Amino acid sequence: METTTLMVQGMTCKGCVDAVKRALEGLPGVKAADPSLEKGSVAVEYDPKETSPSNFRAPIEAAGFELIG
Ligand SMILES: [Cu+2]
Repeated sequence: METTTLMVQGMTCKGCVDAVKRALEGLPGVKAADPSLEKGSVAVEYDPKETSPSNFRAPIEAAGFELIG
């Protein structure tokens, strides 16, 4: 497993946190996603054999948020 931290723009409440978490945890190869409202970031634990961070942008944007950087 590997962990990466991504900066997410647009999370304003617990509902947003849950939406980002659900969007990422629904992906194959993602074991856990832990968004931080305070930091505006999400830590993602994933299996690098099954997925890579390049696959994380589309579901986050589909949920209504933006990845920064
Ligand atoms: Cu919200």
